[in-house]
Amino acid sequence: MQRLSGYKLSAKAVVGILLVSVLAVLLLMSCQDQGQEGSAEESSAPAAVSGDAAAIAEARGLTPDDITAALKTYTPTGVHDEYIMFASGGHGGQVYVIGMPSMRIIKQIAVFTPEPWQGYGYGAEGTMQTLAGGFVGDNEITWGDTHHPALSETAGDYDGEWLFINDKANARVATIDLRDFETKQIVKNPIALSDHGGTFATPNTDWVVEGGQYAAPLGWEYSSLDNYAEDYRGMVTFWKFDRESGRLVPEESFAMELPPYWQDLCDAGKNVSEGWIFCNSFNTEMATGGVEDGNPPFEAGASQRDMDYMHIINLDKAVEVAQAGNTVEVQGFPVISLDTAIEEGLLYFVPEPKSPHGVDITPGGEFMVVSGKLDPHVTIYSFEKVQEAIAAGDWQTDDYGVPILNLDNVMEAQVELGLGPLHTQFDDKGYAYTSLFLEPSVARWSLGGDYADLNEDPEWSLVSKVTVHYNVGHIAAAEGDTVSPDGKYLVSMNKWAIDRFNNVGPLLPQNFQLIDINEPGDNLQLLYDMPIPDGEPHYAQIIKADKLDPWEVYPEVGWNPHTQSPDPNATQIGEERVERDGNNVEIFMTAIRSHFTPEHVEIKQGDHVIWHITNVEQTYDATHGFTIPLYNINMSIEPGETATFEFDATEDGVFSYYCTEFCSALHLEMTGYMLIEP
Ligand code: CUK
Ligand code: CUA
Repeated sequence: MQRLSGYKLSAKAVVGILLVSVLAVLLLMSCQDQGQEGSAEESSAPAAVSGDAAAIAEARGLTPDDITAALKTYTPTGVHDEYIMFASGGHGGQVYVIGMPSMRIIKQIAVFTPEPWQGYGYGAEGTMQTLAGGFVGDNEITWGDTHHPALSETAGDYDGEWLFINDKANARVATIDLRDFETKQIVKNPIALSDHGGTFATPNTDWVVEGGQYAAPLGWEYSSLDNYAEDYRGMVTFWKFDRESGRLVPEESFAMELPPYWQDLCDAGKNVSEGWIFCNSFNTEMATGGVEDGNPPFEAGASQRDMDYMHIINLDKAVEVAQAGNTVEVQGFPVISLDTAIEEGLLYFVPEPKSPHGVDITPGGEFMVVSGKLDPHVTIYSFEKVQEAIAAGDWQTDDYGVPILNLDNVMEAQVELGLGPLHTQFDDKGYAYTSLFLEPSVARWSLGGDYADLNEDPEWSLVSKVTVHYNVGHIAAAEGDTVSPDGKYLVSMNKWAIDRFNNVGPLLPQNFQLIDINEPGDNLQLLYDMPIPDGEPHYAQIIKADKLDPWEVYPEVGWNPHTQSPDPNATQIGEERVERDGNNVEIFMTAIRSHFTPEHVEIKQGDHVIWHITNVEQTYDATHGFTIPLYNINMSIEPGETATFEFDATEDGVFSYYCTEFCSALHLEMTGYMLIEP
């Protein structure tokens, strides 16, 4: 990597800073009142002072750069992070919540994959309903391949209220409520079996965009690959989001039919380009593979042409067309046909070089940045010039009749960055950052136009690179895809880890690398490596932590987190009971440190059991778990929550139910007997 030519700190100075910092922290600690729990921290503190900081640095072989990196990232106990990163968990199907700059994993949000700690998918009614929303027909899908998280936005800035993420494998979109960081909804795309270009929120989160990828007949239908050009189609789906209910509304959503090119990633226009959607594509060759039949393999067949097409979609106008009913139905879902899209002027193409990946819109919405995986440049398009070209009617058409604007008329600039450019983010200093998969590195380059005033580098030029380890895919900068990026930090989301961590066998973690982008010019410092022991994360978004305002406990005792309202089966202390109606047994239970009431539940084999448990606590972090052996029941019941599960008592026996969270000194006694009489 290029090491900090601008940093003039000597080793001595840095060690001095470290010493001063250590002393300052110690001073602060000794001044704090004694209210802190955790004698371990207090007793370990003196050990930290006993060594001289310079001696520690020397003994550990730390360079001055290492020490500045440590000072920039070390986060003492009890201190919270400035930023929160929401990272996709790839084919683990979940979302990671990571504090920055400490890079501590704070939470994993269960989304598409059942997860026991959160009691997600093991009986709890709301979670079962959420997962069932994502079943494909009668097929129970129990995992996902999460790619692109999208925070909800207000006026183009993250508002910290909602998070969306797609499942590429099964073309689904999930909605996460950031009041409790839980997944509330999964919707299955009615016209496509797999997707990729999701999720992206429009500047006020009216729409959540889910673009397709591998073309197929719409509506999950069959057709021979011989009929590819006629029967196979691409698509983009626009999900209407309703903040009031906190749900995507399928009844108000629609899709647009696209040619069978492989739409890849989309981004929503903002500011001057608000109301427009941009998606890159590849395989405009319409290669259908079949290397076993002597055809070119996909990777060659889909890379023959020098240009593919960026899709430029007039969303505002498409909404009008859809609302006017000018659609066809595919599996009952309204789709604007390709012909209608062309006739109504909803869809335009512009050539983009060469097997592009991703399109990213500058903070002001003026420019669209596209990287060609096989081209060393990023290509920058002007939204204004696109509008002029559309108004002038200056285009050719593709085989399907879609207007193709002339590249020369709409291109603003090209910047040569290096090998394998992929994804681009922005900062507050007029720089863009692009991942270079093949080098692998992250390039900083300067924007032109109004952004040129924000730094001293020549516009549209490569400024600096930092080597990353290894094979970077996406990068994420602090609020780096909003109308007002923060700069400061960037995370390189690397696909390979190779030699960065201890050998743990042939399956390696991914590697997130934190990079300091605070100083202008040639000053990019790699700060920290963070292994991600789960599916391959793709995109992430990073929000200022103080924009998030989640609940500490549910608003009242007896709360249903699925509906985010009081639960009709909430049970207060003193109301616990077992009701029997023929073969139906309904249990109303409370949980509090350190007992469940009732402690005996008697059931007859063959009964149908409905069980409600209310955690009547309103104490922060006083979560109780609940599990029953054999029946695969496992829940997490957070303070105030009412949870419900149902099962058929098929097996007789004596079943000890117990609390799975070590909640109190008498946690082991937080148990009871369920007796199922034969
Ligand atoms: S994709 Cu994974 S590196 Cu799904 Cu956004 Cu580019
Ligand atoms: Cu409740 Cu342990």
